[in-house]
Amino acid sequence: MAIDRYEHHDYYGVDELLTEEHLLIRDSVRAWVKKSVSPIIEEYAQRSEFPRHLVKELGEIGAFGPHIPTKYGGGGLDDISYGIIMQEIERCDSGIRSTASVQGSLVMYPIYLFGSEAQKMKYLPKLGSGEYLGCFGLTEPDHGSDPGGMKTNFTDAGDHVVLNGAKMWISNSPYSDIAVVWAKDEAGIIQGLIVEKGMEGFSAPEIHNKWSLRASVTGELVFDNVKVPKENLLPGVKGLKGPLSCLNSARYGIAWGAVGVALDCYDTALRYAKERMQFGKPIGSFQLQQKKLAEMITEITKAQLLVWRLGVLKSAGKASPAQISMAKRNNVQMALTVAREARQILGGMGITGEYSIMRHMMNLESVVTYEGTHDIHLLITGLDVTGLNAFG
Ligand code: TGC
Ligand code: FAD
Repeated sequence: MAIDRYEHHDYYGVDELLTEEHLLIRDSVRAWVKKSVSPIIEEYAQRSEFPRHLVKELGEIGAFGPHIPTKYGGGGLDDISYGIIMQEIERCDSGIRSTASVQGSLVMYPIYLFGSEAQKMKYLPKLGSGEYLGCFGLTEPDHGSDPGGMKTNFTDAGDHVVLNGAKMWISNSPYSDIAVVWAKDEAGIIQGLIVEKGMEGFSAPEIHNKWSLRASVTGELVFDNVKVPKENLLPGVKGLKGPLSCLNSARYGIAWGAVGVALDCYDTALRYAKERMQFGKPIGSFQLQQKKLAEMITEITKAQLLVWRLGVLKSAGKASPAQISMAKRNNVQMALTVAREARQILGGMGITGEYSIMRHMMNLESVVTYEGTHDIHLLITGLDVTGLNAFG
């Protein structure tokens, strides 16, 4: 994308629900995205390369752990600020938002919530500044939607534990300095461990040939008798609720991020519809194209209100995991629909890298799957409203 012409759209005056600080944060992240990410993102995605130099810059603009206290290297901001930052970054590319939300919500957050004071002081400031990159290992080759069935395990060996197993589809893993890994102890209870790059028997090979999130690096985590010091076990939680409570934070960020993608697709399609002439008129004057644009801004507006309200609930400590699931599921599906419609408005140009839409559309095929698939989130809502568990 040569020039980022994005302009904000706020059909219902949702900005009036935000504070001055929220708007300032949004403007500064947007300015950084336009200066540092928009000019390069298409080329990195086309080459399927992670723009690694952005990690330090993401740290500098406060995109890593904005909702974590400053004492631990976070931004000390509220949940709506966190959402706005994810929205602005994902407006440009879901893969860059992935880098930021994994680092903040899935690496820093579990250490902040469940780590010892020594672990927090050792890792969080470096993660917050971007000196370290981290990843989160929950999914396995045979256990995706059903992480409770994981096979990765560790045994007690005195002052350390011995870790064996493999994780699959792990964002950031090949370049990570540390991995927060979820594994079963000898009693079959899930616990979190911090595994450091360079530990003998630990490797993180890259997964190649992705058609989606091409500017985000994804890999495996392989543990072959890795000796992990006991001081690297997260002392504050046992059981599947540990990783799942971190997912609440990441899913919340994705619900905001998806609004960013949809806004970008709408913005591009609206401008194109007003400029592109066919049959002697702008294509935006045809009713069929107006229907697409009108439906897009209607759905975007509903999604903006959904995340704003969710942010208010979350800041008050009242957002339930099921409410977060609803927003993740609705907003990502909404963004996918908007991206597909927007692509059609651009005709043949819509499939090229001249515009961001096709890249967004392909990225969203991962976003609709990771952090709990579209189906799984529907079943979480189903369980919440009926009290009947479809998972068995
Ligand atoms: P279930 O028996 O329901 O629950 C086990 C324990 O966990 C508690 N719990 C939660 N706690 C906090 N937050 C949540 N959202 C929670 N959901 C459940 C639950 O209360 C229970 O606690 P306790 O004390 O009774 O033990 O578990 P289940 O095995 O039936 O599975 C339920 C299910 C399917 C909803 C869950 O496992 C699930 O969400 N599956 C989807 C897996 C998933 O989202 N994986 C994401 C991997 S990470 C990722 O994709 C990163 S992408 C990163 C990027 O690039 O942005
Ligand atoms: P499966 O669980 O095999 O599901 C396949 C299909 O079956 C889906 O449509 C699903 O909805 C459906 N299904 C499954 N169970 C049910 C059911 N009970 N009822 C109805 N339908 C069902 N994981 C991490 O731990 N860390 C990461 O950083 C990470 N990053 C990722 C990055 C990318 C690019 C991708 C693609 C994935 C990433 N993941 C990560 C993994 C992601 O969370 C999983 O892909 C996701 O949870 C789904 O698991 P699966 O792919 O094994 O699909």
